[in-house]
Amino acid sequence: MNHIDLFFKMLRIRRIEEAIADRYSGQKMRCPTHLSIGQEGIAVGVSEALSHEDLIMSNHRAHAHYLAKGGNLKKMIAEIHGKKTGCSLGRGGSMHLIDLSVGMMGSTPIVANSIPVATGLAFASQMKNDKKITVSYFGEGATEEGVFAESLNFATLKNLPILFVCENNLYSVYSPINVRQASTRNLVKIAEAHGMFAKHGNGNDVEETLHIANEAVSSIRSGNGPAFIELDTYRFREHCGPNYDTDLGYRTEKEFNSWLDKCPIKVTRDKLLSEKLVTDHELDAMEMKIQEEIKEAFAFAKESPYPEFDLDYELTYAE
Ligand SMILES: Cc1ncc(C[n+]2csc(CCOP(=O)(O)OP(=O)(O)O)c2C)c(N)n1
Ligand SMILES: [Mg+2]
Repeated sequence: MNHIDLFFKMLRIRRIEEAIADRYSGQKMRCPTHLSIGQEGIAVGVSEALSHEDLIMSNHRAHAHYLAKGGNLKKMIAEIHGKKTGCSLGRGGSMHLIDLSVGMMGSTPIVANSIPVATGLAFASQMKNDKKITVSYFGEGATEEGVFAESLNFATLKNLPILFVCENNLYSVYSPINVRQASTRNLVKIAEAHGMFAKHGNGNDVEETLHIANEAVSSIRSGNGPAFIELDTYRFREHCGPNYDTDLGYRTEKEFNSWLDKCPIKVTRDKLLSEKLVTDHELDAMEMKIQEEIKEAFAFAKESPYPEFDLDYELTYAE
């Protein structure tokens, strides 16, 4: 995977979520949406360390995880529109993306729920000996829930092939981390105390994220059991919805602007340009390609039918 591909993948996710934000007030997307704008480096870096067969379990902020794992844009946009052609047949919406064809086992907006569910998936993989790794994505807020501790314990006890990925964006809705967790609380040390591989890194640096994820994945594939990585990042839009929210006062303009300078896309673009790995012309071509794809995906969603009631009973239970 070269630097330009990593950049393109982040840029694509950014533009897709911006397109969702721009069109959200049109009232055609009626589910709540939690955007990962600002956090793209983690989904892209982690996904690059995985194989197609590996599994992921996501949370309420699911778009980037799905797209980075190879998810289908048309199916995602249709899903957010509640259409039958959506990846969850129009029955899930933004927070319930499921697409087994790319290992997207689901996403769940119950905070921390992606942790035990992913642990169960990894347990199943171990029993089946299918050699798959499962990634559990969650925010730093989720580490305050009891199931975080229970799952880390169970995963190490059973030596499960699972990668816990904590996206630390400093906030749980409007609450900053310093009113929720003691400053002495150290997630890497908590994971290490269970005996697993654990590392902390800069989630806005996609190459660093990929490097750490590769180390964690190779430890898991070598049979060392679970691994935990904590990646620092920042969300630019409101917790839920398309808007900016620095006017609300729970975070300062100064803090927000300092993170704009650390935006994963800006940092990578600046680097590629200064190292002459990409030209302005090539960047323009990327933008055009992405906008074309986005246009097609929204047209697909618009043309697609709403679900009928026919599958409601069939889909209630798994086979
Ligand atoms: C069990 C539970 N409690 C509360 C909520 C409401 N809620 C939704 S997202 C969220 C914040 C979670 O913060 P974090 O885990 O850090 O993820 P982030 O939104 O920052 O990506 C909360 C409190 C919920 N969905 N589920
Ligand atoms: Mg958070």
